[in-house]
Amino acid sequence: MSVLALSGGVGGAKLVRGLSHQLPAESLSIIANTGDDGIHSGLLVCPDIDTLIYTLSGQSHPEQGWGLAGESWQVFDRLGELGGETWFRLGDKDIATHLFRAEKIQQGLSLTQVTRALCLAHNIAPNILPMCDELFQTKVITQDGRTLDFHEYFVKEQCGPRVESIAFIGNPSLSSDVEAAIMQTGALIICPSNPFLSIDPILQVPGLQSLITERIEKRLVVSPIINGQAIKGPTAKLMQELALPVTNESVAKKYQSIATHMIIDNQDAVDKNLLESMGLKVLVTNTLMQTLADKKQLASDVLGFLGVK
Ligand code: FO1
Repeated sequence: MSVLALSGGVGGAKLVRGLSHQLPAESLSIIANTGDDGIHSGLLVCPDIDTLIYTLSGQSHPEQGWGLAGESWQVFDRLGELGGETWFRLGDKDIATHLFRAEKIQQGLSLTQVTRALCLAHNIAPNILPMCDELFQTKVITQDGRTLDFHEYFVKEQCGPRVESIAFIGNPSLSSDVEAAIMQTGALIICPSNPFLSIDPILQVPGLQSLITERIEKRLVVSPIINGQAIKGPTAKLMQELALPVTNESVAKKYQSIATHMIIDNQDAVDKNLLESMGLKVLVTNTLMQTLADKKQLASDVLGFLGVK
């Protein structure tokens, strides 16, 4: 049976790596968030696509999770000397990815086609798909009245500003590749990414969520919250600012129109009955992925719970 994962950011990429070890490549498709995409130093940067590619090829920076291991920074050090903007830093080898993408887009390839070419160049077999081919950007509206690009919020201001709301700007359409992936999928996995900043943009693509709920019977979410905390990134802080309790119940409510199954961590076993009373099938296991073995084990638990393995 083929599986479709929705993923954004470092947390999602970790589970996708585990899934890639548990499934034949032709059975795994991933829809990647592109709401973080933006032009930096004149180049289109697609962080969540590149994080998936680098992670699946085993080349990602081990601590950061994003960018490449063994990176050097000569170009951006020089750019700084010239007075260029360097708050969003591109490593020397990472720049090659952005130049490759810019060249292919210049030749008229779609983002889906460019991503396929990048996967081939990295010898990656799973099917990584941008959520759409159009620019569809996540904006963060702060409580002090500013509208920030995603990376102004996430990197320049280090997720400091209190968030009022999140908006998505652009005119995306459902690509034939995403549609085909959904049509041939037996089970959906929503990875433990930030529901508001990484998964919501994907679900905002017109027709995507309704096609998923119509065509895919089993739809599982791995909670990004463990014991009232997020493993990485601003999820917990964002939930507090959006006046949501930082709980698995809030996550279940967030996904109540799409999820049929939910996986929560052993530390939150007490939540199982409540979540089942909300109509979800619930599995309690270890969801903290610190090693490759953890990622493989969680992926195995996910597939077993979905009856895929
Ligand atoms: N994150 C940072 O905190 N600082 C950076 O300078 C930075 C640069 C960067 C360049 C390419 C890339 O693919 C990711 C990069 N990231 C950086 C991480 C990025 O902001 C996050 O991985 C995602 O946008 C969050 O899902």
